[in-house]
Amino acid sequence: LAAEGWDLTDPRDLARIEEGRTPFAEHRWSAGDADTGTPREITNPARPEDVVGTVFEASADAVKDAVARGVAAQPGWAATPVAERADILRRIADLYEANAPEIFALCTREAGKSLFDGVAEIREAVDFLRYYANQAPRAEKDSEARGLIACISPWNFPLAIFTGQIAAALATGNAVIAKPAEQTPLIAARAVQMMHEAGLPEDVIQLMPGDGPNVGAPLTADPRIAGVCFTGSTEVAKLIDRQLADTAPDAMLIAETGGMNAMIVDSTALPEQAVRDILASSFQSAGQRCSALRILYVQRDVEERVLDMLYGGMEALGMGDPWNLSTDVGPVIDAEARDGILSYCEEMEGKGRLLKQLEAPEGSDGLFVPPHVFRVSGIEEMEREIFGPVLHVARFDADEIDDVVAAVNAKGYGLTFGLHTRIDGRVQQVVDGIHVGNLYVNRNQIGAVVGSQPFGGEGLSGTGPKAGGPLYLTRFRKPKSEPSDPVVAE
Ligand code: TXE
Repeated sequence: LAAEGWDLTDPRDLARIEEGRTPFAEHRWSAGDADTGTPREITNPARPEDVVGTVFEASADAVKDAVARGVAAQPGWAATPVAERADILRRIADLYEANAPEIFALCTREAGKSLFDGVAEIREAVDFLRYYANQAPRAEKDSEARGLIACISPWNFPLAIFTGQIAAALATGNAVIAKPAEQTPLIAARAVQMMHEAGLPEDVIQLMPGDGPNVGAPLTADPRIAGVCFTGSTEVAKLIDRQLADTAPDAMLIAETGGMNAMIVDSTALPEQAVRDILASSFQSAGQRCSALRILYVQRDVEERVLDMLYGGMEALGMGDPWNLSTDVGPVIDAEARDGILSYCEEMEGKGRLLKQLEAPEGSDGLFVPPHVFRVSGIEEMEREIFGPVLHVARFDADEIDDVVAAVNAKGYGLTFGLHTRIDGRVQQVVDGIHVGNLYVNRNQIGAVVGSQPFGGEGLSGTGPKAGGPLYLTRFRKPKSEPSDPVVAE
């Protein structure tokens, strides 16, 4: 934390965090005159009585107006020298850092982020801004900006993913309409406020808060949109893909979606290290990460030892209000998510599959789902991604590695895969066989490290190119159309 420039033992920094507790000012975020201003109250998932603030959602007419303004503003932004655009992104990063305690408090109250997650979230957002600022000049060559890009983001990284999409589009000379997840519009609103403060013209980045059907759908259906940058569920990505094919066939689509992520722990693995990584990947952020481990394949002869250590580690996890600095597992995002995950857990328990379960924190009406571990025979048994703190365990024998890899590939998702082993040949065997965007060998199976570990999936998990990597920005530009040679009449 000291490295982040603030200190939880310093009363001044604590006071700044405390400021984030006061309700965020109600605001009509750039939604213009046509906005119906439907209010949505945002409550803290750990303490539903804590009202974080109110956002006025946009109407379909407001979206139309915003598109017109964005289209009109974009050429001026594209004509701004790339060095100047990059400098503005760097200024946004500086503002995020200067306001880190306030953003951190919003992440905790609006999205239920723990201290560790909140700090990592701000760090990742800042890294995206600076990385894309540095990369932008390289993407300029023989290309031009696309136009107006719709950035549609999820609630699980309400600052990092939100900012990463926008930073990439802006760095490359596009204008942006950002639609944050309906669960986390306040962090988004505060972020856009800082973007304007850093010098971005009002119409170059506009925020359109609201839900999928009322704001996301009309936005992606507008033929003036030059591209969509989306992170969320595979189903919605498919809807947007079909929509673009109908109304804007030349538009680009980048989609980052869910995963069904597996890990192999063989009998040569260091169990302490493997268990630490399993705990972090499966239960950190209450399992609400697309990179999270969902199914552990453990070699039969070490299974008992690994699972005993895992259960011991689970017992030591602190669950509760993320405002407490000792909390490891906070709430899930909303009541719908909690009910969906819990009903899945009941169903699995009914089938006699429960291996281990923690208790929900006592005396809290927060939206908590205690970590669960279930027995399965393999990934083929799992019907869908459960976006919560739920781990499945299957066993394998030494000669079955290729079968495990084949089963994971057959599932069709290809986001993250973990491997714990001390056999070099086995690493190569898995590297050669697995179809996956991000492979983690003897280390924490977690998301992006901007600049050094670009993140993205294959198959049902996304379109690529990977965010935070050198190719990402090229998708936000199109080849410059050269004037054709004049046809000379004979
Ligand atoms: O996603 P949605 P949710 C996956 C994960 C999870 C699932 C559900 O699998 O179980 O998504 O999360 C907007 N037109 N991930 O419900 O519904 C919506 O308002 C245009 C993986 O949040 O896809 C929000 O802004 N937009 C992921 C965004 O799409 C529409 C992170 C995502 O919402 C729309 C989060 C429409 N018709 C969830 N409908 C990751 N890769 O990290 C909805 N939206």
